[in-house]
Amino acid sequence: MRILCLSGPNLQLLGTREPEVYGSTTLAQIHAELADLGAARGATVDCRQSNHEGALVDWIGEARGNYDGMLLNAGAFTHTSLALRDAIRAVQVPCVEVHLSNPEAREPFRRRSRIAPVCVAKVAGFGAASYRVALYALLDWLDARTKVD
Ligand code: CA2
Repeated sequence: MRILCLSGPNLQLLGTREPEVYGSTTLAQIHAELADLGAARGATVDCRQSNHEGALVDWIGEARGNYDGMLLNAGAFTHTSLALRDAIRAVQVPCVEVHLSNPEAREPFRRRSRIAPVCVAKVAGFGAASYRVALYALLDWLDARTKVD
């Protein structure tokens, strides 16, 4: 299995600011954990971060044929980006929405996700563990789908 993990704007700051909201684990540590967890399950996990919506759209667009599944923490673009939503729908690679915090328990403007309707699932509110839980569950989901196919 090949998994692409994308993180959006400002997530490069993880572990350095607002630890009370986003925890003290850095994005580099999360990426290392995902690589280890993936390797233990025979999967490769390629992790990238960008502050630019177009870069995320490009990477999603390139996922078809190159990846079996995607994890996406779109950051604030979660709540605004029709371009990301269209890209996920178009590429037809299963995508799990990931959040460190639980956006639905925060400000009202975070309650709407533009990408949720085109994702297979969402994991939110577990801090850095959201990424691990999402990877584990996505690999299970892909394994189950392969057996049925
Ligand atoms: O909880 C999440 O993972 C979010 O995607 C984080 C976004 C926020 O806009 C979403 O509503 C929920 C914000 C990412 C900002 O990341 C920072 C990390 C450390 C310090 C400051 C910002």
